[in-house]
Parts: sequence; structure tokens; C-alpha cells
Amino acid sequence: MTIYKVVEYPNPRLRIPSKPVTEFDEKLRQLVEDMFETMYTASGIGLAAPQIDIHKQIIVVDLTEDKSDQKVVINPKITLKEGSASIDEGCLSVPLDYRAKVERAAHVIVECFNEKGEPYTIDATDELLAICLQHEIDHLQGKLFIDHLSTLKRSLYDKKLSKYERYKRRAESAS
Ligand code: K1U
Ligand code: ZN
Repeated sequence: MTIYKVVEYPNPRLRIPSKPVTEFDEKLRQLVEDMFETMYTASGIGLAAPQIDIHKQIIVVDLTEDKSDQKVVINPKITLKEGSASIDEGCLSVPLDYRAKVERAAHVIVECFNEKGEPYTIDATDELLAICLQHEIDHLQGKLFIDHLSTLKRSLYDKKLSKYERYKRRAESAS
């Protein structure tokens, strides 16, 4: 089993668009298993492959606390978006445990494949699931939740992060 390192903003590799999966083989199934373990280790409810520097259209999601509802979402297409909802989103790739509200659809229908290459549909009427799927599908397109923020909120976050990175570099060079 491999626990991957999560790539963090502002690493430009997070911006690379992901390619569709074409081979549904044992290697893919191992990767999916490792993605779940990486997500649980990081206390996330979702993880997209580009967050571990793999640029393929693979997402894992589990909103439960007991690891009982694992969703594997490969080559997803959103076929319906309706309503609106916003919660304080976080992201394993966005440092400083930063959270902010993003306006999303409250209900989505997603057509996708599982790790065996079987097509299936997720009818996400649960708002958290709908938001999580949109957040993860954004990752496949190289987009982060902070890209949805107002210019002011985004620049305040970027300044806070630059300040923290300067502080960290100084502390490292002093030790
Ligand atoms: O993509 C990721 O980085 C995972 C991200 C998914 C997500 C969380 C909240 C809203 C939208 C998408 C996380 O899991 S960050 C951890 C987190 O914020 C969280 C954890 C448990 C319950 C609720 C949120
Ligand atoms: Zn994220």
C-alpha cells in the first residue's frame, strides 16, 4: 500500500488537465485503493488523482466516518446541475487549513465508471456530496476552490500564504 504525498498550491502541476482512463486493469484498482488510504490518512472526504500528481480522471469520495460508502468516480461527466448551495470548503491541496464558501449547484447528476470499467450514475441529492463531486471534478480540470473566490478574498489568501512561506524559509535556514 502506498500513501501518496499531496501536491500543494501554488504548485503548477495542480493546473495540468487530467486525461480519461482507458485501461481498467489491476494497476488502476491498486491506485484506487492507495487513493482511498491517502484520503483517509489526510482526513479528507474526497481526493482527485492530480492531487497526487497523477493526471488521470480518477476521484475517490467517502463522506462517512466508518469508511462504509466508498465511491470511485472515473471519467465523470456532470449531466445535470440544479439549485444552489454553499458551504465552507477546504482542500487537501490548499495550505493553512483555509476554508471559504463557494457557490455550487445543490444537486448534480454525474455519469461515470467504477474501477472495473462499469458505467454508473450518481444522483447526488445530498448537498455535501454534490459539492464534493463538483470540487473534485474541478481538480480534474486544473481548477481549485480558491479560483472561485472574489479578487479581494483571493489576494488576501495569497498574501497570507506568501507570508507563511517566507517565515518557514527563514526558520529552516536558521536551523
Ligand atoms: O479535494 C480535496 O482536497 C478534499 C476535500 C473535499 C471537500 C471538502 C469540503 C467541501 C468540498 C470538498 C476535503 O476533504 S478537505 C477536508 C474537509 O474539508 C472536510 C472533511 C470532513 C468533512 C467535511 C469537510
Ligand atoms: Zn481539493
